[in-house]
Amino acid sequence: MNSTTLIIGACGQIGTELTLKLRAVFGNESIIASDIKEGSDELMNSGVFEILDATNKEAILKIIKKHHVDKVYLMAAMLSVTAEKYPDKAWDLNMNSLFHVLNLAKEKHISKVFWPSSIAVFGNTTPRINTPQETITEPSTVYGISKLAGERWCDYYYNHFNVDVRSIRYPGIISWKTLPGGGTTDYAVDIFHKAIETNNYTCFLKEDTNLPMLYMEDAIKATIDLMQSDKINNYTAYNIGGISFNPMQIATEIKKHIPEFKINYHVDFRQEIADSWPDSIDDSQAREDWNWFHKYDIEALTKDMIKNLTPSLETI
Ligand code: AKB
Repeated sequence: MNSTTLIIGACGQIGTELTLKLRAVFGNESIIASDIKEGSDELMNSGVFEILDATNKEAILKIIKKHHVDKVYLMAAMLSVTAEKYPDKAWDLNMNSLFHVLNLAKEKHISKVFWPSSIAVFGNTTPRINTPQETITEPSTVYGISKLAGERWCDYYYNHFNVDVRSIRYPGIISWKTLPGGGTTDYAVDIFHKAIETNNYTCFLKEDTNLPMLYMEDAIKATIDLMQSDKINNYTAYNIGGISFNPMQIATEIKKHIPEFKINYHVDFRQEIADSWPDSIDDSQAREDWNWFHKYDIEALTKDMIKNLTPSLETI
């Protein structure tokens, strides 16, 4: 039987689109989706799905053996806002799932791993503009601490056990198929839904809060390209940038399509998280090593989001 790829956390914002894209490229039968709960109809109907708790190593191994899995994308994670509310659970999910998958690779049950890191590894002491690949990483959030520890473990498993684990520091990801949940950058998805549904959005970040962002199509391309590349020089996590914008700038773009749209601001605790993260990212190492480039700028992603989220426009 041919080897297969397992996606753990396949029903989340990135997991859903990653699974669908991998199925389109490599064939439905070779991509096994798994999550703690079922996902969208499109995901459930396009291939094999297994209920899987990412913190249960034996359950992961059982599925690896059952489906002759060779590669694992570990997408299950608790994001920045939820992790502040449940630090123990966040540490348990974000760290133990990674340990299990790294150990399964060390024990040669699988040969390649993808694990997502985040711009949350950076903190208040990191240079904010064009944040370098290698720089000060002193995260102040529970999520950021878990991602930084994860990066160090990936590096350790690569150096000590030759585990081929690859990673990207995702910025905020904007998409229309599946909602994000529990992140600080979620505003940049929510704003589109509210603009279309009610012409109004109350933002929990200040109008001039710049954050690095990426459109989903670019994020998926980066993930698959990194896993396919044979020119990797970094087994910790690559910076990838793309675009950066603030709530006022995205609102201005949305207004070009929905002139009645209004944004107002009610800043809460999430501002402190956003303030600890970079404004923009230097991703030159990813560009040099595996030819990373992004396609979508703020105008293109706004147009695509509105087209896909507005039912009446779908038929035009
Ligand atoms: C979050 O906001 O927590 C995530 C992230 C930047 O990793 N989207």
